[in-house]
Amino acid sequence: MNTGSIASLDIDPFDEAFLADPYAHHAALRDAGPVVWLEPLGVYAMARFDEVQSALRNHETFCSSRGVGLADFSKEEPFRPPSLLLEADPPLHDRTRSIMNRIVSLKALKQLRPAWQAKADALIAKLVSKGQFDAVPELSEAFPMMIFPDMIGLADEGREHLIDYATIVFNAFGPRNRVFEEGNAGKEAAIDWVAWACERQNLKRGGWGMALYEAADRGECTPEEAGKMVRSFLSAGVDTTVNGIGHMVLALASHPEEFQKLRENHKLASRAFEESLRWDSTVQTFFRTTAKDTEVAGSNIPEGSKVLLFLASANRDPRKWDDADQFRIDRNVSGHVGFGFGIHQCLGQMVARLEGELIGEALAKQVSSIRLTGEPKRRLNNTLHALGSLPVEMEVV
Ligand code: OVV
Repeated sequence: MNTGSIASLDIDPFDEAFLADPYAHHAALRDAGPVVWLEPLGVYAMARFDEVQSALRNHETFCSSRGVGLADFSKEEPFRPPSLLLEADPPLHDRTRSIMNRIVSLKALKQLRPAWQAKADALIAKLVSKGQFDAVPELSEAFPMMIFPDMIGLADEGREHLIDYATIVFNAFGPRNRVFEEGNAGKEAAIDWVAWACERQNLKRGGWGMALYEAADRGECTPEEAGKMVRSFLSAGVDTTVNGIGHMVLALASHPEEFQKLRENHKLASRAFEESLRWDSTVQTFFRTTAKDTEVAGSNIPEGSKVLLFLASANRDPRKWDDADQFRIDRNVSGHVGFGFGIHQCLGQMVARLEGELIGEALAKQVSSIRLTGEPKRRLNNTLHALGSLPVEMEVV
């Protein structure tokens, strides 16, 4: 229940008008106060940079083990057995994280880079020779699917289920609304496939999946826990990078002057990707749950409250960013919360950055202009800002 001075808003951030264009609604949330109460959902929310960042930093008060979606796991059955990483607090979280961090290492990525670069260059060469194409299936989905399943060591059969699985998982952080029901319809087979693909006997030797079972062999965790960590890779690693790349292509296509900056200086590729994550954050929101009574900017939030954190709004808060709504690849974007902040900050961020940088660089080298040939279409999701189609034309250098 909301008591005291907190502004109460009649806004449902999971309704279709909001999800279709979240940026049109963020200012109202930010301007209503540092903490607001969302009446239709019965949750608190924060949409300003400072409060979002400090809630993410304060993981003892704003905990994850009661779920990072609308459902409070202390009262409701979780949609799936909780993640040992995303939906865990210390000390469990920290043990999981350190096992996974040893696998997702700088050294591992250094070894992957040359092969991934060759694949990014070849994919862009093929697309440029086509001229016109839909950048969602043919680029932003195609590239991660060319590299990520092999890196994990997934079975060849059924990999197409990965994107459907992510749709289901990210929808499940929101309410059981029409986006959840209709977005997930017909995709149920993905859940069984992912459970199957995470089993030891279905993973290839030498991949990051098997590396988790090898950690179990060394006694660092149980084999069951290893399987759940493979599930974390599969949940978090595909649709996030797919839409991160998609948003970068959309941002560059709709800002030709920024693309020219990138063409003039290919080293801006990693910054272009980072700025596109700030400007159009793929993961729009996550919840936390208060583990004790707390106070934010003078307002009391009681224990057991769900608090919705608007990462994407924080990344466009004019209190934090100059010209917050403008996409500028040469701005200082450090400190954005598109990968989160604090102990749960994205485990795979180096993988995502490498993918984005390689695509940005390949575009800068091979393409002279990117033009939208039709309206981009959104694929509504309760958590992700996602593209359904992005018709573009690219001209060869
Ligand atoms: C959707 C998502 C994001 C990050 C982590 C996980 C899932 C997980 O399953 O650990």
